[in-house]
Amino acid sequence: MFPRDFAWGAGTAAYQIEGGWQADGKGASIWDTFCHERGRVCGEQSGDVACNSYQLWEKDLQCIRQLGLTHYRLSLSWARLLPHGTTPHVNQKGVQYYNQVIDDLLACGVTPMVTLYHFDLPQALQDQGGWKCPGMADIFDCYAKFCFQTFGDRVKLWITINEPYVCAKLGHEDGIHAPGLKEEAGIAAYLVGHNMLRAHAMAWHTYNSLYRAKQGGALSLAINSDWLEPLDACCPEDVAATERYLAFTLGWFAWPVFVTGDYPETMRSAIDARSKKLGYEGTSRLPSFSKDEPAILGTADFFALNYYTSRKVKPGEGGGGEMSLSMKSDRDVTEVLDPSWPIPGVSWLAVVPHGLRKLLKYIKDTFNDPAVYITENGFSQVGPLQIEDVQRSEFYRDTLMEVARAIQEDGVKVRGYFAWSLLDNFEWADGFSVRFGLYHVDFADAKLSRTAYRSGREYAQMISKSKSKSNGESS
Ligand code: GBH
Repeated sequence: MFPRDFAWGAGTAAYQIEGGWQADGKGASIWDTFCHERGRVCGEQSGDVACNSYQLWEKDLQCIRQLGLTHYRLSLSWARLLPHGTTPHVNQKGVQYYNQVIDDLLACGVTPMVTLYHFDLPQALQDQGGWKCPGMADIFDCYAKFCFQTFGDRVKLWITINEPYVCAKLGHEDGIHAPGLKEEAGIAAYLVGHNMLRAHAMAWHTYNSLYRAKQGGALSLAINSDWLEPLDACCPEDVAATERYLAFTLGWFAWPVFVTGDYPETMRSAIDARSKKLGYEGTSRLPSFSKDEPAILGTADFFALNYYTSRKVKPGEGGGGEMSLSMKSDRDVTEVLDPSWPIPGVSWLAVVPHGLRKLLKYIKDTFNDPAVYITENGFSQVGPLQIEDVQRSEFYRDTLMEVARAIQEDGVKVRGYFAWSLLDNFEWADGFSVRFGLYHVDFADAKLSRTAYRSGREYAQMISKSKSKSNGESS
């Protein structure tokens, strides 16, 4: 059902699993700071220790091998490599750690996919203004260059930035992710998104001109998007609201990179119309790309999609905030959940496997038929621990069926699938209360022992079946 060279993966992120937050000269990141402030994270928890993968990497590797993964997606902790965020000061212990991880993966025949930035800006750079400052793009580019130079002889799949939407909106508008800012709603998130796009594009151009010929890898940014459809497909207002919402999520980042080099017109006109209504003077709150900078268009070698859930959409932001300056009022939509969609774990995650197939088809049609990696997809557990998680096993089966259909029937060029996550881990503002792992981690046990869930064992079976089938067909 899957192409021979299909990538079977699972993913993690540095802050969510590594721990060792001060080990061996690591600098602090904005998530260290955020978690150490009262009232930020559920139960005052933090990633100080998490799965302690900094010390227990070999245990993670065992899980990866047991699953039979062909690919493993990890992220680098910027502040572990460059404690102050910039290159004069390199933490060699950090370099050693990631060298070990990468070398071990390759020795086991597992291809690493490496994310440079998964939410954890060095605190030193936040102190200089963080992602709101245009200069962050150049600083990120230097960090990226350092990583290509240090690890690019062995790493051939790169993600620059994970989910710029989440960094911008949750970090700088809602304030529920680090750095926890919400004072400049309707302004800061657009600036952050803009600088992240510029940073991504600069790093792509650096890779393209200095490393591609020699290293031969591929690079993209990971874009998260729900599948969205109108609450009533016959209602023009619902259809328009859906288009608007798509423009403010997937389109915000994918349109500039894959289609025009600029933001979706729907997004800009909605923002500018709202500004006018509120008497907000001055230039557009949505920044413009400068012609003097490296182009944004064409800066992805594949499409990296993080998909978790679906929504129905109707107009009206619903919270009575029409007259306030915010992204919410700019986009002016209400999300509706279909009552038939189960919500087994965390409240935002309605399980809708067929939404993934539809989204893949939409991406094929809208973004010029790119090669696609599903870089995250998963299902969470909350409440009592269930190692025999039958429902999640079914979810993976159903989802992979939808992916197979997208490939075979819709002709989408899906190159790989990364389950989120390899391990139960620190789930950001939800702390350890939400478990996404294929392996359970016992956080109450000092050894932090890892145990396969049934879904992990079944995912391993799916992988092994698919591998033996495609081997059989080729012989
Ligand atoms: C991913 O984001 C992250 O990349 C990953 O690190 C994380 O562990 C994984 O999801 C699971 O959450 O709290 O109601 O405001 C997925 C995209 C967008 C999903 C924001 C949660 C927050 C909803 N996320 N959304 S709410």
